[in-house]
Amino acid sequence: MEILNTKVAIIGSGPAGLLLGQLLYKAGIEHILIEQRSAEYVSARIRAGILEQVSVDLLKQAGVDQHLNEFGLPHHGIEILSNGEKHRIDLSALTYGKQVTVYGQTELTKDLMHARNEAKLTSFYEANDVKIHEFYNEPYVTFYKNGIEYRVNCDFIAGCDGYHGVCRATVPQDKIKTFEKVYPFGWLGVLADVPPVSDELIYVRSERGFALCSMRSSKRSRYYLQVPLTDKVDEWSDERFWDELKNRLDSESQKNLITGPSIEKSIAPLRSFVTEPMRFGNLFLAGDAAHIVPPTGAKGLNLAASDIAYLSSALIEYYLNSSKQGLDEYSEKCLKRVWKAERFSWWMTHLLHHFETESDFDIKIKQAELDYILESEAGKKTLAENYVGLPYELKRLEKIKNISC
Ligand code: RFL
Ligand code: PHB
Repeated sequence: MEILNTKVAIIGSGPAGLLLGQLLYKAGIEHILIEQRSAEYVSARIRAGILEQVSVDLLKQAGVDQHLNEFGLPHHGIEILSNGEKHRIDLSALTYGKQVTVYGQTELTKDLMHARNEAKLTSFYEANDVKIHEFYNEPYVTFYKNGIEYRVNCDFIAGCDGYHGVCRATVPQDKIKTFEKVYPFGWLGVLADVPPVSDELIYVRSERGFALCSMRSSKRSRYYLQVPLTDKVDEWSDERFWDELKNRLDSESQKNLITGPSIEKSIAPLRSFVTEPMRFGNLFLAGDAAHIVPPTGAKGLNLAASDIAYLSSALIEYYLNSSKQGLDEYSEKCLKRVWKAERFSWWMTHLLHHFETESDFDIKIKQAELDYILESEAGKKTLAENYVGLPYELKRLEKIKNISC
């Protein structure tokens, strides 16, 4: 058995684990990252596309914003298509100048992995049978790689291993409470090298179901359709996808839609899920390991980033200032922000999707609610304020800034 010693063992090389590693590295805190998949697999996954300003700021602080600055697309508004009519939500005008940035999670993951390679930080990809131990006392992690068993002794374990990971699953049942809502439909996503139908994202509520027109660049589009959970990807030829998307759009967008061969197509289920608390002794859960949101509000990746803002600053405070305050407050602070994003994502999902179980009355009430939001300054403001991202408590973030600059 190979024995390694470090301060923080990070489980998972998604955005949460990679960003935490980068911020710890900038602060000179030793850590090891352990991932079950290959580096190629991790850097090719296609997922989220929208970054809140606070996430962009954190990436800047981590020193990984070079590509983001060059290729990220600042967006000042979104469109909502309801009853065949498009309504613009002017995000910047409604939020005192805030914006979001279109930048794929795939690119962000590549940037973070590149920074990790450049800094020659210790990472184990393709680690098998990863297990976490003794996190209420002196934690350690075990795994196998190329037939060799490893043991990593550490002060803390960061469980950044996503919804299906091992960290949350190892917590004793009597120490954890979970809250869950599973939606009765999924999102069929298509990526295609065609110019986007519009300069801004279009969220579509139609009688045929929800659709979303998003993008990755001026030449690459990302589109989604609400589909029944029983649908299989093979049942959706490119032609069927484009036809159905057109059917859910307004006539102007139908005319402007450019179709082409898909380069990726997948169906993702929709779920709301929260774990309480997010700390178990010396184990800290972050990102999808602790909570899941349906993608309608574009919050999944951004919540992972805000957890890491809190966790990295708490660990830095612990090692540099010998203070446990940030660690003790971690779970409470994260959960406050998490539940607000859960509420927003649930609300957007509820408002824009068609549910089989809805009565005619439910449908009318929902349309009235959406009409109200789109016609009222206060309604648009509440949507915009949540979409661009609610603020975190910035005091601690300022502290990291001082350390890492
Ligand atoms: P990730 O990205 O899931 O990374 C977790 C990492 O942990 C690894 N892992 C393990 N490693 C070691 N040992 C084990 N036992 C392990 N078990 C798992 C995994 O291989 C993986 O590399 O979680 P993280 O870092 O918290 O980041 C969260 C975001 O990835 C997530 O919130 C978003 O991508 C959610 N999401 C979307 N969010 C949006 O805002 N907009 C979207 O359009 C959007 N699309 C998506 C999504 C999530 C999807 N998933 C999870 C299936 C589409 C999909 C398909
Ligand atoms: C995406 O571009 O993948 C995307 C954008 C906005 C969302 C969800 C996904 O709400």
